Amino acid sequence: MERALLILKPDAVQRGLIGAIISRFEQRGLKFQGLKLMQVDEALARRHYAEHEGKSFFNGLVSYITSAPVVVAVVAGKPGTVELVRAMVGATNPAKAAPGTIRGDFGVDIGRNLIHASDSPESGERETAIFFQPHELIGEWNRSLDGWI
Ligand code: RTP
Ligand code: MG
Repeated sequence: MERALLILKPDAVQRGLIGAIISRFEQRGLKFQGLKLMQVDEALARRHYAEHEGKSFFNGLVSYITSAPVVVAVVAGKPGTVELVRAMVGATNPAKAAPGTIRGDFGVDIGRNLIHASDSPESGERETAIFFQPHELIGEWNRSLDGWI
């Protein structure tokens, strides 16, 4: 089992794109273990993006992610799920993201790139534990699809 944390960033929520973005993962056949609307505070933002501390864009990134509510979600699936999710999200800079990806279809600005996705299975586990309590994650449902998705 592999998990990716998704954050539909403030611009995605403000622009009314929650459904459109979530739909893409559902349509692809991926399964959600967790899903909620929340406000990220500064401490949580700094912890989540700790790897970027000290970079030129760090303070702006923390301001952006804490500026308005976000939707956080955990997608779980077989090995390769994280790579698949990243491919669906597209390049960090939406202006360079391929059409057909979420960033490539909905955005143009690296400072407003709509969505976060974990970049490795290890990040997926770390980030899931930051954003979700164990009881918020639903492990066993819709198993009839397990054989082929
Ligand atoms: P994310 O972590 O949000 O999924 O994005 P990513 O892996 O594609 O990109 P990453 O390198 O981890 O950067 C994290 C977020 O920081 C902002 N950023 N701004 N102005 C810049 O040069 C710059 N570079 C990165 C973006 O919001 C990016 O998603
Ligand atoms: Mg990243």
